[in-house]
Amino acid sequence: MQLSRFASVLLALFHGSRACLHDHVRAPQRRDVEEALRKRDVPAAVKTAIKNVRVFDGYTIGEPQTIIIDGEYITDCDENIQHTIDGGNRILIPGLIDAHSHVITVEGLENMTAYGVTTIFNMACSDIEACLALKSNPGLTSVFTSLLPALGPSGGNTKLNPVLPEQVMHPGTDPKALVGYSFNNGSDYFKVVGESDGPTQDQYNETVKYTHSLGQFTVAHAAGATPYARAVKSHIDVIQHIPDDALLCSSTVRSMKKHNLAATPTIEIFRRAYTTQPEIGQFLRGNTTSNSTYENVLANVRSLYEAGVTILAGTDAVGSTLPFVYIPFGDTLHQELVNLVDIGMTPAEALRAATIVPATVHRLNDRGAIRPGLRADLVLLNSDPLVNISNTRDITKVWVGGIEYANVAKP
Ligand SMILES: *[C@@H]1O[C@H](CO)[C@@H](O)[C@H](O)[C@H]1NC(C)=O
Ligand SMILES: *[C@@H]1O[C@H](CO)[C@@H](O)[C@H](O)[C@H]1NC(C)=O
Ligand SMILES: *[C@@H]1O[C@H](CO)[C@@H](O)[C@H](O)[C@H]1NC(C)=O
Ligand SMILES: *[C@@H]1O[C@H](CO)[C@@H](O)[C@H](O)[C@H]1NC(C)=O
Ligand SMILES: *[C@@H]1O[C@H](CO)[C@@H](O)[C@H](O)[C@H]1NC(C)=O
Ligand SMILES: *[C@H]1O[C@@H](CO)[C@H](O)[C@@H](O)[C@@H]1NC(C)=O
Repeated sequence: MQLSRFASVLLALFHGSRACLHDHVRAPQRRDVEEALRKRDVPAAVKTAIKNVRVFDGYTIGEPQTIIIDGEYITDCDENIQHTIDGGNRILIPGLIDAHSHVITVEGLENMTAYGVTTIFNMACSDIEACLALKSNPGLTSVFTSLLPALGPSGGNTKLNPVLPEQVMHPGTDPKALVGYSFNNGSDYFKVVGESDGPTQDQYNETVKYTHSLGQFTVAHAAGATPYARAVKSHIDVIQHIPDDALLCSSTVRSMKKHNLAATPTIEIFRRAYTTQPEIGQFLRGNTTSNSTYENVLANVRSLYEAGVTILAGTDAVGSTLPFVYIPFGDTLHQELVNLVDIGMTPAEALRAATIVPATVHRLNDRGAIRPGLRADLVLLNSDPLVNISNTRDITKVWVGGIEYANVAKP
């Protein structure tokens, strides 16, 4: 199909029937998002000094110091301070990053912000106009998003979700049309949903090569060992989920390390699928096979960690936007940090996996740490997360882009 016709078909769907994609929901249109944004009461940014805070520097927690917020950013200039807060020796960590989520409403974003999750990577978007409206709003979590993912012909995700024919990679389909469409329409990165029947290795390789030639990056959904290995062979930038149906081959793990590929294992969604929410299994990757176990999930993440593969904290949270499953926004990211410590990370490593590491992997150089010049995305904690990672839930204040959020989630 010609690209132009392709675009008009997609646009017709966006404007007409409110097509939805990864989600079985009526995706909100831009005007719904804009109306919700208009109703928000956003305080003005004031130049603020936070005194007596002990700052997490990525490794340790330092002596009490003063951090100054000026507009959206942290500054080292202490002139004209309008407001001073006593941090009372509490602990300041960078705003958290959820490397895999599905927020489609302002209410969902508010929930993320309330938990100190100040940046998210949305893993699909069926209505780019609505997604663009969510991206960058004062006092609210920033959103980066992919658009329409490429899928295999008959995998669980293709059957489960309403997809457009242009997204389905039959043998011989050239993925460049879909990749080009994404980046021409405001996508921040491209996503491939790998199932055992496709996309093929060649389509993976072509997608990654073409995306890189555009200066962009690609992520893959791969919850089975076969699509995972295919994604690794293509040198895709980041792989979402982790196989639960087999142990990863050591050569696959070694190759990830060698080629500097990152993983967002989303342990939390498997933990839920294997304990209290079995319905998630289907939504995650079609039906689980007889070989699928939670032990495989944990063993595979541990193998990546022990091999030194870059691991990012991500949740696959969908909030209350799906009718058949509730996976809360925000709280799940804190639980993912606990999960990462359970597989062997130190608390500091887990915190890096939700701050500076995803910022770097996803090419954001304005966040992920606390220092002058970076965004003032900050979370003030009552208790020390290096002593017990669960203490990241002990939140007392959140700033996003320098604006304090009024309704933080109580511990
Ligand atoms: C989407 O991309 C196509 C080309 O792939 C382009 O023709 C079209 O104008 C774009 N649409 C928008 C809304 O940017
Ligand atoms: C999963 O299995 C159920 C019945 O056990 C079936 O109704 C459903 O269609 C299957 N889902 C997929 C994606 O194959
Ligand atoms: C389960 O694993 C065994 C051994 O690796 C393999 O032979 C078999 O095909 C797998 N079964 C399924 C349903 O994946
Ligand atoms: C936001 O959080 C509230 C309170 O936990 C919950 O009731 C609501 O469903 C959440 N909204 C979304 C979109 O997930
Ligand atoms: C960490 O805190 C949680 C929540 O309070 C508690 O359940 C857990 O036992 C604590 N872990 C350790 C190692 O103290
Ligand atoms: C992708 O294709 C497979 C199979 O042909 C090759 O083994 C890989 O080397 C190739 N990957 C890249 C990055 O070229």
